[in-house]
Amino acid sequence: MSHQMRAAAIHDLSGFGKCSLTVILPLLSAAGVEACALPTAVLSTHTGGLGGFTFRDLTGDMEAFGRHWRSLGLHFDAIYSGYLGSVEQIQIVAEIINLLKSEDTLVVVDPCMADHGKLYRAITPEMAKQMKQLCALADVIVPNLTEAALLLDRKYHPGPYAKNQIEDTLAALKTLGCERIVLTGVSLEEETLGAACSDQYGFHYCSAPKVPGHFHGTGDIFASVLTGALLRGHTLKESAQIATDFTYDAVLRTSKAGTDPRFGVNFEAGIPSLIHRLGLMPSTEG
Ligand code: PXL
Repeated sequence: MSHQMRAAAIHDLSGFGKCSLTVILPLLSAAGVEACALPTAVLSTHTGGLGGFTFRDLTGDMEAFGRHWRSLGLHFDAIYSGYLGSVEQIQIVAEIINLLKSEDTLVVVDPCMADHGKLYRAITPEMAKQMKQLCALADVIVPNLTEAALLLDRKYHPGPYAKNQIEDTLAALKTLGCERIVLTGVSLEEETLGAACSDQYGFHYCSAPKVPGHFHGTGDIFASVLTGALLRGHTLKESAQIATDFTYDAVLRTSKAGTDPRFGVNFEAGIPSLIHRLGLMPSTEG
């Protein structure tokens, strides 16, 4: 038996709205990975349109979490960070990565800052600068196209994109210092949406049919399934395809159900098939 993988998940806990830790922990668990939560803040909901949310900042506790875990001699197979609330938090995450990382730790940075050409509430342009430095510490980064534009000081354009534009963006992102990149929200034609990846083997694309609408939390769902699949030994390309399919299924299910997209997507119903796809359970089908 191989050892159980362990990941440090550095994200906020938004109680309602299905993003950050409330989706990342169950999806890492579904991949068989032990998920250790390093909460950056506690909110009643995400900041994406529900209004009136509570916010308790945990910046002052973050480094102590990292130091305590280090003192316990814990080995982390992955360190995965996402939405961060200030320049200071980004700097602290960089310190925690250096504190907890071993030779074989996979560092995944999702530079959550913006989507559809707009910064999330509470994200400042100064944070985008700092996020570039965090990306340099990562083995894999997972920006969407808006975040890629911010990281590269370029203007955001809504798609569809030509392959050469996407590959130029991926090559420019690589100069930030991270070898493996998964760019999300990539649409090469009107009817599809997916991801484009770059690694030492070149460029890869994956896509699914586009579902109309903006669904909250899908970036966190994509990045946590990607991280889980990578930890289970899938290549970057395979992992991105698994994450694309899983996210598409959740969005389609939610669109059919007609729930408020600010309430997040029904990813829970996809967990059994994700477990099968990651080879963690004998298939009961055929
Ligand atoms: O899904 C990214 C995210 C995470 N956490 C909080 C957010 C958002 C996006 O808006 O508001 C608190």
